Amino acid sequence: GRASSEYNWGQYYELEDTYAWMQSLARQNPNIVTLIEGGKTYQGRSILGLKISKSGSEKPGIFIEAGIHAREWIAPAAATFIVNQLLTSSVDSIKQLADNYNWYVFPHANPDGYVYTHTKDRLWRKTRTPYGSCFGADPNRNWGFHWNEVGASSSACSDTYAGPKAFSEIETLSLSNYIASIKDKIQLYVSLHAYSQYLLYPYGHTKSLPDNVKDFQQVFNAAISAVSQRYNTKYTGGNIYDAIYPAAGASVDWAYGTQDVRMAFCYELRPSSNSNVPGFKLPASQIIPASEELLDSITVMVGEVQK
Ligand code: ING
Ligand code: ZN
Repeated sequence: GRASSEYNWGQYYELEDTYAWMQSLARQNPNIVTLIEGGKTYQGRSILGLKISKSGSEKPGIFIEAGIHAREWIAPAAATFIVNQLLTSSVDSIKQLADNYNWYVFPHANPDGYVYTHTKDRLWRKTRTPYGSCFGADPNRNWGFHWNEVGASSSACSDTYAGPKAFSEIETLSLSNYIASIKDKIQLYVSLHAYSQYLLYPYGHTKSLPDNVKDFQQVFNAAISAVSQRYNTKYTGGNIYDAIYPAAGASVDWAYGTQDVRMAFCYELRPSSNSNVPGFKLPASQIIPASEELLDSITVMVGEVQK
């Protein structure tokens, strides 16, 4: 592993390097940063997260989940970029984000899969639980809300295998238990994926729209506009079912549908679907711009959700 002091956003990291960096952040900022074990994996790894809290426990919480799909490497990289900005930025709007909210950030919701993308198969998506002669369930089809009703597969070899039952995967089961334990503190849930430059909101299991769809649309419009300000990067999207495809059992639907978070969004980060670069292999030189525009967007999103 590399020294945590050299950690930067010009490259993608292995799980152990990011975990070492997170541990050193907690050691170096004991009054602000807490290391959390949000869950466990099939192979026995920890799902580590950071709580960033600048004194005062009664602030609204923002939950960021990244890396639930192993091959979408920009997602964990963007999550750690945001952590670093919250802790080090001298920009007023970012300092305010750090001062006025409690942040819960889990860069690697699927550590076994992520390790596998470094060691065996760069394009692996799922967990690594053995199911017959195949491996893994899709951890974004495995959550216990309208599980496996649509847009998921019942065959273990499929990339969108829902698993044998809701929360069959220890990753989604244990992380969901952690989220449930702090749900009263969470106002906004953000899930980071790649790719296609979409911003998505519930639901995935039905065409029906959330009760507060007007609020979702307002926040969506502001967030889409903000993401394009810096580099003119165009995002589109809407409700999951219509904007991309029907998909039940996703984390954002569960968070919004069962945990009383006011809003839940999923960003599908760079590149766009008609880019020349292979979608899951976004060049490391784009980590910083992709993350900067994401933080621009989340900054506006957080302000809008407040209203
Ligand atoms: N896309 C997401 C997927 O899980 C999605 C799209 C987001 C579905 C949120 C449901 C909820 O299929 C990728 N690229 O993973
Ligand atoms: Zn994904």
